[in-house]
Amino acid sequence: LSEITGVIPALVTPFDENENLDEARMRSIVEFLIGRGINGLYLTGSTGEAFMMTLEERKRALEVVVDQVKGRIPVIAHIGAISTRLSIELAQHAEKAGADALSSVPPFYWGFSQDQVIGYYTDITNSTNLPMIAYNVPLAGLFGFDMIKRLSEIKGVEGIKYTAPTHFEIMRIKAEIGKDFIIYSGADEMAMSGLSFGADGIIGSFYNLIPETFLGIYDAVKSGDMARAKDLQETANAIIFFSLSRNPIAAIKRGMAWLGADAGYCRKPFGNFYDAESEAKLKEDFRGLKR
Ligand code: HMN
Repeated sequence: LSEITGVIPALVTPFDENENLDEARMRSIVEFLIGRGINGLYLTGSTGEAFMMTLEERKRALEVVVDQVKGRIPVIAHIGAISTRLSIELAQHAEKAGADALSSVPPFYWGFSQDQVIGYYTDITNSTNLPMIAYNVPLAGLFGFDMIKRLSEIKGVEGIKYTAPTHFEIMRIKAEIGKDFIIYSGADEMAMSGLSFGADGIIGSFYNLIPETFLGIYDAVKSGDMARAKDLQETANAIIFFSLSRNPIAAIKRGMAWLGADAGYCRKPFGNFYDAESEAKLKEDFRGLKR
């Protein structure tokens, strides 16, 4: 994993007006992002609306992206599902399709035991040769340090996407688990913090919309220019908090369309900003932003 670093959008999945996977829009946003200098792509995660998609659609989305990327940047496939069997099906498909790494949320909803979660990651990593990035995210239940340590001992689990707010743990993971355990900071509004505490890269939703701002934060932190990193983070956060108070995935998709990369519609029950009235309101509110 050590070669997969930098700014990695958690790619949105474009759907058309009838909620079908929109392959043409998918290809065009991939080009748009590569053109902007991003360092990799993370597919079919929360931002990619994965849990609203069938396994076949998730597989197809990955195939389309890998075909479009043509090896120019690494592709990470989020293959998480609640059942190990389904996740293994996606993981083995991802390996065949040409993904560079896997990632997965822990199984959620039923409140699985720690041993069951360890079993889940062990079974998946035993089923493929791809490195696995465990995913620490409040939506699926946070791990805690001891659990992260146990996960890191599983062969094939080579890193973590860390979307918890406790950034001191990022430092602790590097100190106690080791520098080779790769950390991707996942909360976009704290990208600067995650990176300055030792994260190797950042994966998140807003890198679809304002990648340059985060490429700037990444470079600024790596070169020790904290004042510049903070200034850029403040700009990013104005846009992030604006979007979070509305409908973030839909706002990101619509904002991308304003920039020339139409990312299509969200699946219901998410809404959209496609009717003239809500789009006009979104634009007007956006213009009112202080930064
Ligand atoms: C993914 O799995 O699609 C994302 O990478 C998730 C990502 O870490 C986002 N977190 C969640 O959606 C829970 C963040 O980008 C988040 O949207 C952002 O920090 C705003 O809070």
